Amino acid sequence: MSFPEEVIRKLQSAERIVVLTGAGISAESGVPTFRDAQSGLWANYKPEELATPQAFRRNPKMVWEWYMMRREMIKKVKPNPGHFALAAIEKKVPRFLLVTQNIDNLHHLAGSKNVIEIHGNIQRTKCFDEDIVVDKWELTKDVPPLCPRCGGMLRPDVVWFGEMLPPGAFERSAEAVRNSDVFFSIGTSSLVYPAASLPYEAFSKGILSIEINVEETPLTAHVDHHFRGLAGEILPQLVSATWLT
Ligand code: BV8
Repeated sequence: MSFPEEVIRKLQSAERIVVLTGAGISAESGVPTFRDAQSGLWANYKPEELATPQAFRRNPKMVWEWYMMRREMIKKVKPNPGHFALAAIEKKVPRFLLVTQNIDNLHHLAGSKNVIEIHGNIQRTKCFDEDIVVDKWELTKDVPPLCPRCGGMLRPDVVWFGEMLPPGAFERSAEAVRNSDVFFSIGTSSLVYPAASLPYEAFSKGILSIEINVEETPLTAHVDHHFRGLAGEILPQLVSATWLT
C-alpha cells in the first residue's frame, strides 16, 4: 500500500502520537471481535447482554464461565504484526500513548509500554462487592469463586456496560488526544462510548486523524485518511514506509 506524502512527513516529525484500538487489531490473532457471532453456550447472547452487572447478578455462573472461556482462549493467542508495529512506532516518537478498548493484554505482550486499558484486562480478577483486585483465591465448588476477604463473588476486572471507566482513564486519554500531532483509530467500530468520543477530540482540534479498518465506520466521514484493510498488514507497511526507508 502507498501512503500520502503528507502522512509520512507528519509521522516523521510527530512529537506525540495517540492511538485508539479496538477488537479489530486482535482479530488477526484469532480473537473474535464483538461483531463476530458468539459461539457455544453463549450463542444466543449478544456481548452487550452478558457484559453487564445486571447479567452477572442474574446469572453469575454463566457470566463468570463466559469470561473464563474467553480468558483461556486469550491465553492461547499471540500478538500479530499489527500489535508489534504499534510497539515499534512507540520507539520512534518522543511521546506515544496507546488507548485500547481491548481486554486481551496483547499490546503489552507485543511490547507496548504506555498503554491505557480503558475497559480493563480479562486476566485480572476483582471482588464484585469491594471492587478491589484479588490475586489469589481458594478453589472451591463455588462458581464464581468467592472473595477471600469478604466472601463476595469474584468477577473479571473489566468495565461492563453501564459501569464507569477506571478513574482518570478517559480524562488522561482525552487530554493526550487533544495534545497529539497525529491520532489513529484502528480496528474499532466506534460504537461504544465514551471511548468512541475520543476521535472527536482530535477532529475538533484539526489534528491529523487516520483510521485503519476493513470497513467504514461512523468515523470514516470525519478522518483525514481512511486506510482500508487489515491492521496487521497496513501498520507494518506504514512503519517501513515512514521510518525504515
Ligand atoms: C459508561 C469490556 C458511564 C467487557 C467493553 C445506557 C445505560 C448505560 C450506559 C449506556 C447506555 N446507553 C449507552 C451507554 C453507554 C455504553 C455504550 O456505549 N453502549 C453502546 C452499546 C451504545 N457505554 C458504557 O456503558 C460505558 N460506560 O458509559 O459509563 C455511565 C455509567 C452508568 C450509566 C450511564 C453512563 C462502558 C462501556 C464498556 C463496555 N465494555 N468491553 C468485555 O469485553 O467483555 S466494550 C467492548 O465492546 C470493547 O471493549 C469495545 O469497546 C466494544 C467493541 O467495540 P470494538 O472494539 O470496536 O469491536 P467491534 O467488534 O465492535 O468492531 C471491530 C472493528 O474492527 C470493526 O469495525 C471491524 O470492521 C474492524 N476489524 C475487524 N478485523 C480487522 C478490523 N480492522 C482492521 N483490521 C482487521 N484485521
